[in-house]
Amino acid sequence: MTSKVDLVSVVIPTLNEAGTILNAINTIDKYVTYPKEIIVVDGNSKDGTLEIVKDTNKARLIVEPRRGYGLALRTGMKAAKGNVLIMVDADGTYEFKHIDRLVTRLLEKDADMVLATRMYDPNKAMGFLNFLGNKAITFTFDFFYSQFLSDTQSGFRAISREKYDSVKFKETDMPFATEMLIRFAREGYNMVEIPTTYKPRTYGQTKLRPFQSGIRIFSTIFRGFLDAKTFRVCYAHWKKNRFKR
Ligand SMILES: Nc1nc2c(ncn2[C@@H]2O[C@H](COP(=O)(O)OP(=O)(O)OP(=O)(O)O)[C@@H](O)[C@H]2O)c(=O)[nH]1
Ligand SMILES: [Mg+2]
Repeated sequence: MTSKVDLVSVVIPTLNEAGTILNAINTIDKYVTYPKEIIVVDGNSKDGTLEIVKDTNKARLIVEPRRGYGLALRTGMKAAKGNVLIMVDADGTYEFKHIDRLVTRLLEKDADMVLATRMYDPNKAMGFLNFLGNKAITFTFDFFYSQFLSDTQSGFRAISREKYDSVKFKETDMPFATEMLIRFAREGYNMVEIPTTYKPRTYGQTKLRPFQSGIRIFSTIFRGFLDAKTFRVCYAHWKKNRFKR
């Protein structure tokens, strides 16, 4: 990215995450050493999440009543003022203390997006079905878009604001995370990974519907490839990098 950090905007989508949101905000507030703002985008939670966020002065609350993980993130990113964007879940499954590492890696010349990969997690905390689905999606994405990612479904990323603003999004739910990778690949932007640890959910319910989301994510991958510029850029990328790994 090669520029300095003016402000890191940490965007957290929440839908009924009362058991974990306060710890998320406090940990981010304590451990992120860069200048930062924390933005919680809530989907009108009914379990007290809203009240918890309102009661803390450490985070800005945006209510996005329209359903969808992607819409919540897109609303939060639009409201964010930082030149570095972080997206992370509220459910305490990702290691918030690693945000600084992601930002530091993003500052290096070759990185436009840094994904926290859970594939080297010593705790092996990802469920078997999620792991299998993730592997299938990641293999397909890497193959078509000529990338070398290990965890395309990671919801913990640092993103260059400038690059994010230069592409357009349509997806409103879980496929948004994959659409972002497709748009970046199409522009030839560089996506790199650093390992992180992962923990199973301890509160509330998952909003991921694995089969429905899986089908829509595959469809997003295939549709995204039916585009002349994407084909050209990804083929050039493959030719340049094919002997490197
Ligand atoms: N505002 C908003 N947030 C959402 C919506 N759907 C999911 N989220 C939040 O987005 C994050 C990711 O959703 P999760 O249910 O954790 O999905 P996941 O990480 O694939 O699944 P887990 O294995 O349960 O962690 C969580 O912080 C959710 O609360 C939504 O429709 N609106
Ligand atoms: Mg989660």
